[in-house]
Amino acid sequence: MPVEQTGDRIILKHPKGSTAENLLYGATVISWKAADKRHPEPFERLFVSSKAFLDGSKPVRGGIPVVFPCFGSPTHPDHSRLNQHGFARSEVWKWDSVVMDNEAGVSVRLALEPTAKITAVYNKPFHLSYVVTLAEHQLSTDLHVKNTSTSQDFPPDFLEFQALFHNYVRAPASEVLIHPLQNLKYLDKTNPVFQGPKIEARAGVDVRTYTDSVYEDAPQNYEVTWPGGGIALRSVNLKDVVVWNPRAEAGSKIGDMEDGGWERYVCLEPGFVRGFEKIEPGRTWIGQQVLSVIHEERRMNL
Ligand code: TA6
Repeated sequence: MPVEQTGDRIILKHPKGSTAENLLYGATVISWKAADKRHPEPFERLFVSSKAFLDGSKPVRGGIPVVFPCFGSPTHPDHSRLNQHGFARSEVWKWDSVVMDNEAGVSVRLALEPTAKITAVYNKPFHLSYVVTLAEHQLSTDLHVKNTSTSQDFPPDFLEFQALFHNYVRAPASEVLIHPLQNLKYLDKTNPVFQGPKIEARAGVDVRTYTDSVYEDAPQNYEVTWPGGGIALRSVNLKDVVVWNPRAEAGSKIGDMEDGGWERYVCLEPGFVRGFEKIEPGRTWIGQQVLSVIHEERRMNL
């Protein structure tokens, strides 16, 4: 069976051997295994901390948590009662359907709508659906955000939100380089005292020191590479990108981070997080990412 649902999770199996695993909790992808030309056996491409809670008691420390409707601490009045990174990553989503099931891709859709619990902290008219598609060497995730308001009032009942895919890419963190971020404006969140935006000077960005950078208006086409491997990332409608690795400095203070976990991943997170996306009643916005295996050691042409 290319799609199996077992209690709290969905397992996708592609006929060419790649697999993915999706928790209903948070719609969090917690595993993506894919081969490459040098390693014919599929292997894990995402990092999940061995101390992560997978029982729905806490957002998963790893995989691909979905951040919606706010990134970081809420700054919009509609989000004032929400926790950091919003509620999408900590609600149980509903199984919706198999979207596709062939060699081009095995794809499932999950959905999340307002519940009494959500409405108590976020009383806005929304419907979310999340499509996860597995191909032989690729994993795509698409978040569909619909403003379900039927109000004809003026001003319109806008839905204003931020959204981001918090990818924990499994990688030797001390050796990764991320391209192309040079000359982009970014916020450095490692410094608690806001010093204004910086401009990225590096052709390839490393995470050898504590890094928490929010790049604005980025190219939506990136590579994270290390000797012997890499992942390419393309996004649509996600104009910003975050690079995060806490290293020991901040990682040792994260309760559900395994010891030295920061050595085994880099977060490369495409999102709409500077400012707010705004959709009118009846309209749907789609944010998409495609993660692809890089087969050979190479760097993006700059
Ligand atoms: O995306 C980077 C970030 O916002 C960091 O500032 C860091 O706090 C990280 O996310 C993890 O957040 P979490 O709420 O999952 O502990």
